[in-house]
Amino acid sequence: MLHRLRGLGMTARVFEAGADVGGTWYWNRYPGARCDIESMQYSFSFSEELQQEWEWTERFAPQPEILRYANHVADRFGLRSDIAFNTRVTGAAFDKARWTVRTDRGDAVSARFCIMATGCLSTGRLPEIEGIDRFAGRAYHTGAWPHEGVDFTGQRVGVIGTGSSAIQSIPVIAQQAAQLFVFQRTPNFSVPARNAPLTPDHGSPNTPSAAAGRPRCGRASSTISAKPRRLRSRPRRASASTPRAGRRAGSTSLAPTPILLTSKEANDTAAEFVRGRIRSIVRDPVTAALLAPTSHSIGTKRICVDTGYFETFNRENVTLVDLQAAPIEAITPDGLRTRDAEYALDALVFATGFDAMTGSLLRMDITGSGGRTLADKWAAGLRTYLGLMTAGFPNLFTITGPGSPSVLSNMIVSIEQHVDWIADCLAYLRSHGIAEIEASSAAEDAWVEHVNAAAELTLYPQANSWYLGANIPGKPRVFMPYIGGVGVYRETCEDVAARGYAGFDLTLRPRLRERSAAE
Ligand code: N01
Repeated sequence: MLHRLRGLGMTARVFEAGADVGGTWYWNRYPGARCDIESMQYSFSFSEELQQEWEWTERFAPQPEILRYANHVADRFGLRSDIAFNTRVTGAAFDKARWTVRTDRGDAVSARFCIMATGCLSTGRLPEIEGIDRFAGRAYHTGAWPHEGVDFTGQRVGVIGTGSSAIQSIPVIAQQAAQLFVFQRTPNFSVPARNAPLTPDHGSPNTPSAAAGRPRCGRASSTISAKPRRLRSRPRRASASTPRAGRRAGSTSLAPTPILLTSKEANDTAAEFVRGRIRSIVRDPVTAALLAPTSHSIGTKRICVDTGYFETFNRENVTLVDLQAAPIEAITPDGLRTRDAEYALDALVFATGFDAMTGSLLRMDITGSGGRTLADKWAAGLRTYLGLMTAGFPNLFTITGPGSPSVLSNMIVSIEQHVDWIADCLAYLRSHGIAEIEASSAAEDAWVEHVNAAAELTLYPQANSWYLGANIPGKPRVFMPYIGGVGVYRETCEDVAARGYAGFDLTLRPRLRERSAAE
């Protein structure tokens, strides 16, 4: 976004809470962290030179390599000089056609436009467990991992949670720890990554197949894979071919096909196939049964991509603790107590997720026109137009905001799409003498209704997922990302722009307003 704004000749200031660039890949340094989208697709396409010079070394890039990529991009385009690091934005208020952005360093910066690039999974969440502050050992959250790394050698370690972060870190921690206890409340579907090194010939995002794949990614109907598909309103028959998806490696399996999302019968077939794979890997039948998800349909929570996760439970030093049978009662100075047992621990890992999509926005005190706060506006559930703006907050944009495909898509591709749309919009406003742009309430209402209707066509709302805010006590239950497909979504955004930003209220600059009134 900064690069595009500079290209438009605009001045911009970026505020970043971290000490360096990278976002998710700066904070999430837990052992085993890697992308679950193939590296070749997880690359920027805005610069031909960048594509020529970068080479990935693995099919699914590990966190340190993606962080190096982010640093390379920042250096390559000289971005750091306009970024204030170690600076957290505490609030932003709109008054007299300008935003004032305040930071924890005492800045109060005035700007015509404010763009939130705060990420979808950037506010970590610790569970409310009695005694959580009294643990005498070392405690870590996967989303705020120490930069120097953690050596678990010889330790008794507990991991709370079995989502994507846990499923990636558990196999690595198990190799170090003397004893590993995995505290599981809900098992998750996971498929093997089948990660592999990429040869120099195949590691460049500029290879013809990778370069060709990215635009397709951005136009696909459903989320991550590049193959165009459309959501159907009527489910088709379950197909014997469905389990084939489970045999394919990695990210292609991450994008559930429409039939899996709409037909319970087809979904059950695929889910049973994956459960069968788990039973074939895990030797102890009781542990295998506990690891096999039955409480949600496959794909209605993010499907995890793992390297040796289920195999890890065959190790002598790994114990699965079923919290459904015996919930956690307290964390004690010496470890953790469930209803049935005490577990002595030296270290505790919270792989307990994030206040997704709205958490980082609502953590700031954002006040729109008329003094209304975003927290107040979204108290009963978030409302946006296209996930790009929200009515009552002029000139405030959100990159991959709630109500856009965001977390259901390849984030790099969706970030580029939003950056381009916002940059083009700002150029349009300038060339047309427009001072303010704001989502109209009518367009927002229609979009919210459409986002909800699309979600209701699928099995998604039936799962207690973070997509719905179900992991945060008291959070309104709203399906936050747009499930209608990235291709449909992109076309909608393009069409809105082509029609002079239909659904947005545009306010001319005062002098132009007077001239146009006189005419
Ligand atoms: O978090 P999660 P995550 N007691 O919310 C459990 C992306 N990501 O950090 O389901 C006991 O999925 C909770 O249990 P339950 C990806 O989009 C991507 O793993 O609420 N357990 C659950 O098991 C992903 O979906 C990558 O019953 C408690 C876990 O904690 C998203 O980030 C890698 C508990 C939280 O799982 C979030 O993943 C990592 C409690 N009180 C993440 N509270 C890749 O690209 C919570 N839990 C590969």
